[in-house]
Amino acid sequence: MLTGVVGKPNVGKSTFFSAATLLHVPIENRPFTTIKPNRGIAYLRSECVHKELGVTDNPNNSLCVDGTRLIPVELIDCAGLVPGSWQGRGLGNYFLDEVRKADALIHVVDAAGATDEEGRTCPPGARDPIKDVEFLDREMSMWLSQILQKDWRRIAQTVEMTHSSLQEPLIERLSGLAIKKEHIAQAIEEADIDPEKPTKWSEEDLLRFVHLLRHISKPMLIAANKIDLPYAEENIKRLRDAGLTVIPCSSEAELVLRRASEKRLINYIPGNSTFEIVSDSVTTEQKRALALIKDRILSKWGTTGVQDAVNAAYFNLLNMMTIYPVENTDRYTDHNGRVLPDVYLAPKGTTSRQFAYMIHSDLGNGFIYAMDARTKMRLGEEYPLKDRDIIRIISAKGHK
Ligand SMILES: Nc1nc2c(ncn2[C@@H]2O[C@H](COP(=O)(O)OP(=O)(O)OP(=O)(O)O)[C@@H](O)[C@H]2O)c(=O)[nH]1
Ligand SMILES: [Mg+2]
Repeated sequence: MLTGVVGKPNVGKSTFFSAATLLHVPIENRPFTTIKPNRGIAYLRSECVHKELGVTDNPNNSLCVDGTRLIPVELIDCAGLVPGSWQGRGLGNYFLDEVRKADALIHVVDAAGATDEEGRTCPPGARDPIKDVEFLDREMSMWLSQILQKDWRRIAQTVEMTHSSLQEPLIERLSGLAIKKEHIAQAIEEADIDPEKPTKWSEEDLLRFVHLLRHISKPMLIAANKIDLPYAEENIKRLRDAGLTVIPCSSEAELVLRRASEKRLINYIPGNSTFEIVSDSVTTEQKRALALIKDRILSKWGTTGVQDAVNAAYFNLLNMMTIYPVENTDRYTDHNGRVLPDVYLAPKGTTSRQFAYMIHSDLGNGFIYAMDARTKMRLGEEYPLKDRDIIRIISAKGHK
Protein backbone atom coordinates (compact mmCIF):
# COMPACT_ATOMS: atom_id res chain seq x y z
CA MET A 1 0.00 0.00 0.00
CA LEU A 2 1.24 3.35 -1.05
CA THR A 3 0.27 6.90 -0.12
CA GLY A 4 1.02 9.81 -2.44
CA VAL A 5 1.82 13.31 -1.20
CA VAL A 6 0.27 15.58 -3.82
CA GLY A 7 -0.60 19.22 -4.46
CA LYS A 8 0.39 22.29 -6.45
CA PRO A 9 4.07 23.36 -6.42
CA ASN A 10 5.79 25.02 -3.45
CA VAL A 11 3.24 24.14 -0.75
CA GLY A 12 5.62 22.01 1.33
CA LYS A 13 5.11 18.47 -0.05
CA SER A 14 8.81 17.62 0.10
CA THR A 15 9.09 19.18 3.56
CA PHE A 16 6.16 17.00 4.68
CA PHE A 17 7.76 13.94 3.06
CA SER A 18 11.17 14.67 4.57
CA ALA A 19 9.66 15.17 8.02
CA ALA A 20 7.76 11.89 7.72
CA THR A 21 10.63 9.79 6.35
CA LEU A 22 13.74 11.67 7.58
CA LEU A 23 15.15 11.39 4.07
CA HIS A 24 17.04 14.41 2.78
CA VAL A 25 15.36 15.71 -0.38
CA PRO A 26 15.58 19.10 -2.11
CA ILE A 27 13.35 21.73 -0.48
CA GLU A 28 13.26 25.27 -1.85
CA ASN A 29 11.01 28.27 -1.90
CA ARG A 30 10.19 28.06 -5.62
CA PRO A 31 7.86 25.97 -7.79
CA PHE A 32 9.01 22.67 -9.34
CA THR A 33 11.83 21.90 -6.94
CA THR A 34 10.81 18.25 -7.10
CA ILE A 35 10.90 16.77 -10.58
CA LYS A 36 11.48 13.06 -10.12
CA PRO A 37 9.34 11.74 -7.29
CA ASN A 38 10.89 10.73 -3.97
CA ARG A 39 9.94 7.45 -2.35
CA GLY A 40 10.52 6.58 1.27
CA ILE A 41 9.36 4.86 4.42
CA ALA A 42 7.23 6.68 6.95
CA TYR A 43 5.87 5.15 10.16
CA LEU A 44 2.34 4.82 11.43
CA ARG A 45 2.04 5.15 15.16
CA SER A 46 -0.22 2.96 17.18
CA GLU A 47 -0.28 2.10 20.87
CA CYS A 48 1.53 -1.22 21.29
CA VAL A 49 -0.23 -4.11 23.02
CA HIS A 50 2.83 -5.14 25.05
CA LYS A 51 2.13 -2.76 27.96
CA GLU A 52 -1.37 -4.07 28.48
CA LEU A 53 -0.01 -7.64 28.49
CA GLY A 54 2.79 -6.76 30.90
CA VAL A 55 5.53 -8.22 28.68
CA THR A 56 8.66 -6.80 27.06
CA ASP A 57 8.43 -7.03 23.29
CA ASN A 58 11.05 -7.77 20.69
CA PRO A 59 9.81 -6.20 17.45
CA ASN A 60 10.89 -7.49 14.07
CA ASN A 61 8.84 -5.90 11.26
CA SER A 62 8.24 -2.63 13.15
CA LEU A 63 9.67 -0.57 16.03
CA CYS A 64 8.43 0.02 19.55
CA VAL A 65 9.39 3.26 21.29
CA ASP A 66 8.11 3.85 24.83
CA GLY A 67 4.99 1.78 24.23
CA THR A 68 4.32 3.24 20.77
CA ARG A 69 4.50 0.82 17.83
CA LEU A 70 5.90 2.41 14.69
CA ILE A 71 4.79 0.53 11.59
CA PRO A 72 6.57 1.17 8.28
CA VAL A 73 4.52 2.32 5.28
CA GLU A 74 5.51 3.69 1.90
CA LEU A 75 5.14 7.32 0.89
CA ILE A 76 5.80 9.09 -2.44
CA ASP A 77 6.49 12.79 -2.77
CA CYS A 78 5.26 13.87 -6.20
CA ALA A 79 6.11 16.75 -8.50
CA GLY A 80 3.78 19.76 -8.20
CA LEU A 81 0.56 19.79 -10.19
CA VAL A 82 -0.51 22.90 -12.12
CA PRO A 83 -3.72 23.61 -14.05
CA GLY A 84 -3.64 21.64 -17.29
CA SER A 85 -1.29 18.95 -15.93
CA TRP A 86 -3.69 16.28 -17.17
CA GLN A 87 -2.89 17.50 -20.69
CA GLY A 88 0.84 17.25 -19.98
CA ARG A 89 1.41 20.86 -18.85
CA GLY A 90 4.18 21.56 -16.31
CA LEU A 91 5.41 18.32 -14.84
CA GLY A 92 2.01 16.70 -15.31
CA ASN A 93 3.33 13.48 -16.74
CA TYR A 94 5.83 12.90 -13.96
CA PHE A 95 3.12 13.61 -11.45
CA LEU A 96 0.44 11.42 -12.90
CA ASP A 97 2.79 8.58 -13.61
CA GLU A 98 3.55 8.32 -9.91
CA VAL A 99 0.18 9.14 -8.48
CA ARG A 100 -1.50 6.37 -10.43
CA LYS A 101 0.20 3.80 -8.20
CA ALA A 102 -1.08 5.36 -4.96
CA ASP A 103 -3.88 3.84 -2.88
CA ALA A 104 -4.52 7.02 -0.90
CA LEU A 105 -3.56 10.66 -1.27
CA ILE A 106 -2.45 13.33 1.16
CA HIS A 107 -3.20 16.65 -0.51
CA VAL A 108 -0.84 19.25 0.95
CA VAL A 109 -2.32 22.74 0.62
CA ASP A 110 -0.80 26.06 1.62
CA ALA A 111 -3.35 26.95 4.29
CA ALA A 112 -1.83 30.40 4.65
CA GLY A 113 -2.67 31.13 1.02
CA ALA A 114 0.90 32.38 0.47
CA THR A 115 1.41 30.76 -2.97
CA ASP A 116 -0.55 31.45 -6.16
CA GLU A 117 -2.16 28.82 -8.41
CA GLU A 118 1.20 27.93 -9.99
CA GLY A 119 3.07 27.89 -6.66
CA ARG A 120 4.74 31.30 -6.87
CA THR A 121 5.12 33.14 -3.58
CA CYS A 122 2.45 35.73 -2.81
CA PRO A 123 1.50 37.58 0.40
CA PRO A 124 -0.20 35.31 2.99
CA GLY A 125 -3.96 35.44 2.58
CA ALA A 126 -3.81 36.28 -1.13
CA ARG A 127 -4.75 32.80 -2.43
CA ASP A 128 -7.86 30.93 -1.39
CA PRO A 129 -6.85 27.32 -0.50
CA ILE A 130 -10.39 26.11 -1.29
CA LYS A 131 -9.55 26.88 -4.93
CA ASP A 132 -6.50 24.61 -4.63
CA VAL A 133 -8.70 21.77 -3.39
CA GLU A 134 -11.16 22.26 -6.25
CA PHE A 135 -8.38 22.46 -8.80
CA LEU A 136 -6.69 19.23 -7.73
CA ASP A 137 -10.02 17.45 -7.72
CA ARG A 138 -10.76 18.63 -11.25
CA GLU A 139 -7.29 17.79 -12.56
CA MET A 140 -7.42 14.26 -11.22
CA SER A 141 -10.89 13.60 -12.56
CA MET A 142 -9.95 14.99 -15.99
CA TRP A 143 -6.88 12.78 -16.01
CA LEU A 144 -8.84 9.63 -15.21
CA SER A 145 -11.58 10.59 -17.61
CA GLN A 146 -9.03 11.04 -20.40
CA ILE A 147 -7.64 7.56 -19.83
CA LEU A 148 -11.11 6.05 -19.87
CA GLN A 149 -12.47 8.05 -22.83
CA LYS A 150 -9.81 6.59 -25.13
CA ASP A 151 -11.50 3.22 -25.52
CA TRP A 152 -14.89 3.95 -24.01
CA ARG A 153 -17.05 3.47 -27.10
CA ARG A 154 -15.37 0.22 -28.04
CA ILE A 155 -15.61 -1.11 -24.48
CA ALA A 156 -19.28 -0.11 -24.16
CA GLN A 157 -20.25 -1.71 -27.48
CA THR A 158 -18.37 -4.95 -26.77
CA VAL A 159 -20.00 -5.31 -23.36
CA GLU A 160 -23.49 -4.95 -24.85
CA MET A 161 -22.88 -7.16 -27.86
CA THR A 162 -21.30 -10.01 -25.92
CA HIS A 163 -23.43 -9.57 -22.76
CA SER A 164 -20.23 -9.56 -20.76
CA SER A 165 -19.29 -7.75 -17.58
CA LEU A 166 -18.17 -4.14 -17.76
CA GLN A 167 -15.72 -4.66 -14.93
CA GLU A 168 -13.24 -6.82 -16.85
CA PRO A 169 -12.45 -4.40 -19.70
CA LEU A 170 -12.44 -1.47 -17.25
CA ILE A 171 -9.95 -3.21 -14.97
CA GLU A 172 -7.80 -3.89 -18.00
CA ARG A 173 -8.02 -0.30 -19.24
CA LEU A 174 -7.23 1.06 -15.78
CA SER A 175 -4.49 -1.43 -14.93
CA GLY A 176 -1.60 0.09 -13.05
CA LEU A 177 -3.86 2.69 -11.45
CA ALA A 178 -4.37 0.74 -8.18
CA ILE A 179 -8.09 0.52 -9.03
CA LYS A 180 -9.82 -2.65 -7.83
CA LYS A 181 -12.98 -4.44 -8.96
CA GLU A 182 -14.76 -3.42 -5.74
CA HIS A 183 -13.99 0.22 -6.49
CA ILE A 184 -15.60 -0.06 -9.93
CA ALA A 185 -18.65 -1.87 -8.55
CA GLN A 186 -19.14 0.76 -5.84
CA ALA A 187 -18.77 3.64 -8.33
CA ILE A 188 -21.37 2.06 -10.68
CA GLU A 189 -23.78 1.63 -7.80
CA GLU A 190 -23.32 5.13 -6.40
CA ALA A 191 -23.56 6.70 -9.86
CA ASP A 192 -26.86 4.83 -10.31
CA ILE A 193 -26.14 3.75 -13.88
CA ASP A 194 -26.83 0.50 -15.71
CA PRO A 195 -23.62 -1.52 -16.16
CA GLU A 196 -25.33 -3.64 -18.82
CA LYS A 197 -26.13 -0.67 -21.05
CA PRO A 198 -22.98 1.47 -21.07
CA THR A 199 -23.68 2.81 -24.60
CA LYS A 200 -26.74 4.52 -23.12
CA TRP A 201 -24.68 6.42 -20.53
CA SER A 202 -24.72 10.15 -21.20
CA GLU A 203 -21.53 12.17 -21.02
CA GLU A 204 -22.60 13.37 -17.56
CA ASP A 205 -23.16 9.77 -16.46
CA LEU A 206 -19.64 8.88 -17.51
CA LEU A 207 -18.15 11.94 -15.78
CA ARG A 208 -20.10 11.19 -12.61
CA PHE A 209 -18.85 7.62 -12.70
CA VAL A 210 -15.24 8.73 -13.23
CA HIS A 211 -15.49 11.26 -10.43
CA LEU A 212 -16.86 8.68 -8.00
CA LEU A 213 -14.31 6.09 -9.09
CA ARG A 214 -11.51 8.53 -8.41
CA HIS A 215 -12.83 9.36 -4.93
CA ILE A 216 -13.39 5.71 -4.07
CA SER A 217 -10.14 4.32 -5.48
CA LYS A 218 -7.89 7.17 -4.33
CA PRO A 219 -9.39 8.57 -1.14
CA MET A 220 -7.81 11.84 -0.11
CA LEU A 221 -7.35 14.01 2.96
CA ILE A 222 -6.12 17.56 3.19
CA ALA A 223 -2.96 18.41 5.08
CA ALA A 224 -3.44 22.13 5.66
CA ASN A 225 0.21 23.13 5.82
CA LYS A 226 2.02 26.27 7.05
CA ILE A 227 -0.17 26.72 10.15
CA ASP A 228 2.70 28.79 11.54
CA LEU A 229 1.81 31.60 9.10
CA PRO A 230 -0.93 34.24 9.29
CA TYR A 231 -4.35 33.50 7.71
CA ALA A 232 -3.91 29.73 8.15
CA GLU A 233 -6.32 29.49 11.06
CA GLU A 234 -9.20 31.24 9.36
CA ASN A 235 -8.60 29.36 6.09
CA ILE A 236 -8.68 26.04 7.94
CA LYS A 237 -12.03 26.97 9.42
CA ARG A 238 -13.33 27.78 5.94
CA LEU A 239 -12.00 24.49 4.52
CA ARG A 240 -13.76 22.63 7.34
CA ASP A 241 -16.96 24.58 6.81
CA ALA A 242 -16.82 23.40 3.19
CA GLY A 243 -17.12 19.84 4.55
CA LEU A 244 -13.54 18.77 3.86
CA THR A 245 -11.42 16.42 6.01
CA VAL A 246 -8.63 18.71 7.10
CA ILE A 247 -5.55 18.05 9.24
CA PRO A 248 -3.70 21.24 10.23
CA CYS A 249 0.08 20.85 9.74
CA SER A 250 3.41 22.52 10.06
CA SER A 251 5.75 20.34 8.06
CA GLU A 252 8.59 22.72 8.76
CA ALA A 253 8.12 22.42 12.53
CA GLU A 254 7.94 18.61 12.31
CA LEU A 255 11.13 18.54 10.26
CA VAL A 256 12.95 20.61 12.91
CA LEU A 257 11.71 18.31 15.70
CA ARG A 258 12.52 15.10 13.83
CA ARG A 259 16.03 16.27 12.94
CA ALA A 260 16.68 17.45 16.51
CA SER A 261 15.47 14.10 17.80
CA GLU A 262 17.67 12.25 15.29
CA LYS A 263 20.68 14.18 16.67
CA ARG A 264 19.55 13.29 20.22
CA LEU A 265 19.12 16.94 21.14
CA ILE A 266 15.51 16.33 22.17
CA ASN A 267 13.28 13.42 23.14
CA TYR A 268 10.36 13.45 20.74
CA ILE A 269 8.15 10.72 19.35
CA PRO A 270 6.56 11.87 16.08
CA GLY A 271 2.99 12.87 16.72
CA ASN A 272 3.55 13.78 20.38
CA SER A 273 2.30 17.10 21.68
CA THR A 274 5.48 17.73 23.68
CA PHE A 275 9.22 17.22 23.52
CA GLU A 276 12.02 17.51 26.01
CA ILE A 277 15.49 18.98 25.52
CA VAL A 278 17.96 16.31 26.62
CA SER A 279 21.33 17.61 25.47
CA ASP A 280 23.64 20.31 26.79
CA SER A 281 24.86 21.07 23.29
CA VAL A 282 21.62 22.77 22.16
CA THR A 283 22.58 26.31 21.09
CA THR A 284 20.69 29.44 22.17
CA GLU A 285 19.38 29.82 18.65
CA GLN A 286 18.12 26.22 18.56
CA LYS A 287 16.47 26.76 21.96
CA ARG A 288 14.68 29.79 20.58
CA ALA A 289 13.45 27.88 17.51
CA LEU A 290 12.24 25.00 19.69
CA ALA A 291 10.47 27.39 22.07
CA LEU A 292 8.66 28.95 19.10
CA ILE A 293 7.47 25.53 17.94
CA LYS A 294 6.22 24.77 21.45
CA ASP A 295 4.39 28.09 21.66
CA ARG A 296 3.02 28.58 18.20
CA ILE A 297 2.38 25.02 17.08
CA LEU A 298 2.21 22.45 19.88
CA SER A 299 0.43 24.54 22.52
CA LYS A 300 -1.97 25.95 20.00
CA TRP A 301 -2.68 23.05 17.65
CA GLY A 302 -1.76 20.04 19.80
CA THR A 303 0.69 18.44 17.34
CA THR A 304 2.54 19.42 14.16
CA GLY A 305 -0.05 17.38 12.23
CA VAL A 306 2.36 15.43 10.02
CA GLN A 307 2.06 12.16 11.94
CA ASP A 308 -1.70 12.64 12.27
CA ALA A 309 -1.98 12.96 8.48
CA VAL A 310 0.07 9.83 7.78
CA ASN A 311 -1.93 7.88 10.38
CA ALA A 312 -5.24 9.14 9.01
CA ALA A 313 -4.29 8.08 5.47
CA TYR A 314 -3.98 4.45 6.57
CA PHE A 315 -6.37 4.17 9.50
CA ASN A 316 -9.17 6.40 8.22
CA LEU A 317 -8.94 6.61 4.42
CA LEU A 318 -7.78 3.03 3.86
CA ASN A 319 -9.57 1.65 6.96
CA MET A 320 -6.64 -0.35 8.23
CA MET A 321 -6.36 -2.04 11.61
CA THR A 322 -3.35 -3.54 13.39
CA ILE A 323 -3.13 -7.28 14.07
CA TYR A 324 -0.33 -9.06 15.98
CA PRO A 325 0.28 -12.66 14.85
CA VAL A 326 1.91 -15.01 17.42
CA GLU A 327 2.56 -18.75 17.63
CA ASN A 328 2.55 -19.12 21.39
CA THR A 329 -0.55 -17.68 23.00
CA ASP A 330 0.84 -17.84 26.55
CA ARG A 331 4.08 -16.03 25.91
CA TYR A 332 2.96 -14.11 22.79
CA THR A 333 6.01 -15.29 20.87
CA ASP A 334 6.87 -16.52 17.39
CA HIS A 335 8.68 -19.83 16.80
CA ASN A 336 12.01 -18.16 17.61
CA GLY A 337 10.75 -16.99 20.98
CA ARG A 338 10.49 -13.34 19.93
CA VAL A 339 7.77 -11.54 21.86
CA LEU A 340 5.17 -9.78 19.70
CA PRO A 341 7.55 -9.68 16.73
CA ASP A 342 5.22 -8.46 14.03
CA VAL A 343 2.25 -6.26 13.52
CA TYR A 344 0.26 -6.44 10.29
CA LEU A 345 -1.98 -3.85 8.70
CA ALA A 346 -5.22 -5.44 7.56
CA PRO A 347 -8.37 -3.79 6.20
CA LYS A 348 -11.28 -3.62 8.65
CA GLY A 349 -13.49 -6.65 8.15
CA THR A 350 -10.57 -9.03 7.50
CA THR A 351 -11.53 -12.50 8.70
CA SER A 352 -9.19 -14.84 10.55
CA ARG A 353 -8.70 -17.00 7.46
CA GLN A 354 -8.02 -14.00 5.21
CA PHE A 355 -5.46 -12.92 7.78
CA ALA A 356 -3.85 -16.37 7.63
CA TYR A 357 -3.45 -15.89 3.87
CA MET A 358 -1.83 -12.50 4.48
CA ILE A 359 0.88 -14.20 6.56
CA HIS A 360 1.45 -17.11 4.19
CA SER A 361 -0.64 -18.92 1.59
CA ASP A 362 0.18 -22.27 3.27
CA LEU A 363 -1.36 -21.01 6.50
CA GLY A 364 -4.46 -19.91 4.62
CA ASN A 365 -4.80 -23.16 2.66
CA GLY A 366 -4.34 -25.37 5.70
CA PHE A 367 -6.38 -23.15 8.04
CA ILE A 368 -8.08 -25.10 10.84
CA TYR A 369 -8.92 -22.38 13.33
CA ALA A 370 -7.50 -19.21 14.87
CA MET A 371 -7.06 -18.38 18.53
CA ASP A 372 -7.40 -15.08 20.33
CA ALA A 373 -4.25 -14.92 22.47
CA ARG A 374 -5.93 -12.72 25.09
CA THR A 375 -8.96 -14.90 25.75
CA LYS A 376 -7.63 -18.24 24.35
CA MET A 377 -10.95 -18.53 22.51
CA ARG A 378 -11.10 -20.47 19.26
CA LEU A 379 -12.14 -18.38 16.27
CA GLY A 380 -13.67 -19.79 13.10
CA GLU A 381 -12.53 -18.87 9.61
CA GLU A 382 -15.27 -16.25 9.18
CA TYR A 383 -14.46 -14.45 12.41
CA PRO A 384 -13.91 -10.73 11.70
CA LEU A 385 -10.75 -9.60 13.44
CA LYS A 386 -10.67 -6.46 15.57
CA ASP A 387 -8.05 -3.75 15.80
CA ARG A 388 -5.12 -4.75 18.09
CA ASP A 389 -6.10 -8.43 18.10
CA ILE A 390 -3.31 -10.87 18.96
CA ILE A 391 -3.91 -13.98 16.90
CA ARG A 392 -2.53 -17.47 16.52
CA ILE A 393 -3.36 -19.38 13.36
CA ILE A 394 -3.60 -23.15 13.67
CA SER A 395 -3.05 -24.70 10.27
CA ALA A 396 -2.58 -28.21 8.90
CA LYS A 397 0.31 -26.96 6.78
CA GLY A 398 2.31 -25.51 9.67
CA HIS A 399 3.86 -22.09 9.74
CA LYS A 400 5.96 -20.50 6.97
N1 LIG B 1 6.13 28.66 6.95
C1 LIG B 1 6.20 27.42 6.51
N2 LIG B 1 6.87 27.12 5.38
C2 LIG B 1 6.93 25.85 4.97
C3 LIG B 1 6.27 24.80 5.66
N3 LIG B 1 6.50 23.64 5.00
C4 LIG B 1 7.27 23.97 3.94
N4 LIG B 1 7.53 25.29 3.91
C5 LIG B 1 8.35 26.02 2.93
O1 LIG B 1 7.72 26.00 1.66
C6 LIG B 1 8.71 26.03 0.62
C7 LIG B 1 8.45 24.91 -0.36
O2 LIG B 1 8.70 23.68 0.28
P1 LIG B 1 8.86 22.32 -0.54
O3 LIG B 1 8.75 21.24 0.47
O4 LIG B 1 10.06 22.35 -1.42
O5 LIG B 1 7.54 22.39 -1.43
P2 LIG B 1 6.98 21.35 -2.55
O6 LIG B 1 5.51 21.34 -2.42
O7 LIG B 1 7.69 20.07 -2.45
O8 LIG B 1 7.39 22.11 -3.89
P3 LIG B 1 7.64 21.50 -5.38
O9 LIG B 1 8.56 20.34 -5.26
O10 LIG B 1 8.27 22.63 -6.08
O11 LIG B 1 6.31 21.15 -5.91
C8 LIG B 1 10.06 25.92 1.32
O12 LIG B 1 10.61 27.23 1.44
C9 LIG B 1 9.70 25.35 2.68
O13 LIG B 1 10.64 25.71 3.68
C10 LIG B 1 5.56 25.13 6.86
O14 LIG B 1 4.98 24.28 7.55
N5 LIG B 1 5.56 26.45 7.22
MG1 LIG C 1 8.91 19.09 -3.71
